[in-house]
Amino acid sequence: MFQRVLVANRGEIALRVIRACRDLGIETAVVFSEADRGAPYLALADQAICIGPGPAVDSYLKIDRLIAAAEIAQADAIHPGFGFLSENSKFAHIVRECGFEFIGPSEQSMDAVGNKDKAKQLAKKAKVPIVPGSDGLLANEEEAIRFAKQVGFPVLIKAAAGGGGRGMRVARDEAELVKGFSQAKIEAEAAFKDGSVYLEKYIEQPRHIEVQLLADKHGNVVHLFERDCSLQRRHQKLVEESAAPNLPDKVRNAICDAAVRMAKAAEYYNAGTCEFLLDKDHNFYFIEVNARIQVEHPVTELVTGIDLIKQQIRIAAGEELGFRQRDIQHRGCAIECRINAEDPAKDFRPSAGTITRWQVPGGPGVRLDTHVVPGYRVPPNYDSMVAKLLVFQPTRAEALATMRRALREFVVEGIQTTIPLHQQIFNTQAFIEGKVDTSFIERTFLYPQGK
Ligand code: MV4
Repeated sequence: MFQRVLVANRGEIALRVIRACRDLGIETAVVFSEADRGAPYLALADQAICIGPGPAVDSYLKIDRLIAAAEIAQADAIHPGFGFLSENSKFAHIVRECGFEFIGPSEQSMDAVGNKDKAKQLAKKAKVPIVPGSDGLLANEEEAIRFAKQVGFPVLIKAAAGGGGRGMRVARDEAELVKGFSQAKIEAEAAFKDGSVYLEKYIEQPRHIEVQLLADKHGNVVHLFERDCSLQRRHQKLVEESAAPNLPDKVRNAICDAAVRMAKAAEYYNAGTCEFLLDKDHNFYFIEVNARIQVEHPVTELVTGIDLIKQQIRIAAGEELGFRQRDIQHRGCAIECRINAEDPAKDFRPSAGTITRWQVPGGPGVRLDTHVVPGYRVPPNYDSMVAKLLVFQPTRAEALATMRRALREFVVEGIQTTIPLHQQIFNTQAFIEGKVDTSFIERTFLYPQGK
C-alpha cells in the first residue's frame, strides 16, 4: 500500500480524498493555489504545498508543478480528484513516467473512452446499445440527409470534439438539417478548431442514468448500480439519486450489465461511470464513459456501503477487489443536492465572497460533504460548488422528507446559494412522483410556459 498520496485538487474533493487516506493510514500532501491559501481543509492533510497563482491554468492545471510537488512530498501516488486534470491521459502518462502511481484508469482506456467515436465503436463491439446514427463523421449535407432519413427525424447534430452538451443542434426536418449542418460545422470549427460533426437520432426528453463501476487491475469488474442524474440545468447536475425512481428491475439490470460489458471492452480499471440516455419506452443508449471519480459518488456509497475513494486507492495499489458482484447489495434511497454559491435569481451567476453564517444540517440520514466552515471565503476562480447535501433513508418518500428537513436546517449568509431552488424542487409534485427527465428544470422553473 502507498505510504503517501499527493492530492492534486482542491475544495470538497481534496478533503474527501484526505479523509479516505487518513482512514487507510496513508499520509497526504495536498496542493493549493494562492487563492486557496489558508483554506481550513488544507490543515487536515499532513502537508500542503503551494503550486502557483489563483487561475487554475497557472496552478491546478500545471502538470510540471504537480509533479514537482509530488517529488517534494516524496509521494507514491497522485489522486487527481474530479475536474482539472482528472481525465487527462497525458497527465496520467507523465505521472507514471515520473515514477508515481496515477490513481485512476490506464492512459490507454482513458484515450479509448475519451474519444466519442472510439467509445461508440467499443460499445458496439460489447453489444452495448448506442443511439442510432451516422457511423462516424459526416462528409457533407447529402450524407447527413441520407442518415437522417434512415434513422428518422428529429435528429441531433453533434460536434465530434464537443462534450458536456456543447456543440449540439436539433433538426426536426430536412430544411433544419441543411441549415443546422453548416452552422454546426462553423460553430465546431470556431469552438474546438475541429469542424467534424456526426448525427444521431434525437431522443426527446430522455432521463440521464449512469452506472457506477469498479474494476481492478486483475480483470474483475463490478457495477454498484445506477444513479438518476436527470435534474440538470445547462448540463450542470443539481440533484442525483439512487435507486433511479420508476425504473423496472429488468431495465435496471440490463443497463448495469451493459455498463460492465463496456468496462470490460475498454479493459478499464479503477472507478468509472458509464452514462446512458433512457427514453420514454425504457430503451437505453450508451452516451459516454467518465474515466474519473464523480461529484455524485457519495450517493452510491450510501446505498452500497462501499467507500469508493478507498477502493480507488486500493485498486491503484494493485489490490484485487475484495468483493464480487453478488456481494454488493443496494439498500434504500440516497439523494444528493449540489449546493452551489450561485444566485438562482440572477441566472445562476456565481456568488463568490465571505460566508458569514454557515449553520449545517445533521441528524439521522444526513451526510454533508463540504470544505466550508463559517467565515470561509469562496474564491472567484473555481467551480461554485460549496457543499453536497445527501440524505439516506429506507424509502424514497422518507428520503424526500429528510431532504426537506435538512434544506430547512441549512442556513447560509454572505453569499447566495442554490438552496432555495432545491427547496422548490423537493416541493414539486412531478419530482415527488419521480417523473423526471433532463428537461425538468428548464420546464418547471425557467420557462414554465415553454414546450
Ligand atoms: C443526446 C440527447 C438526445 N439525443 N443525444 C448532452 C450531453 C451529452 N453528454 C449528451 N447529451 C445529450 N445527448 C441524443 N441522441 C440529449 C442530451 C442531453 C442531455 C443528456 C444527459 C443529461 C442531460 C442532458 C440535457 C440535455 C440534452
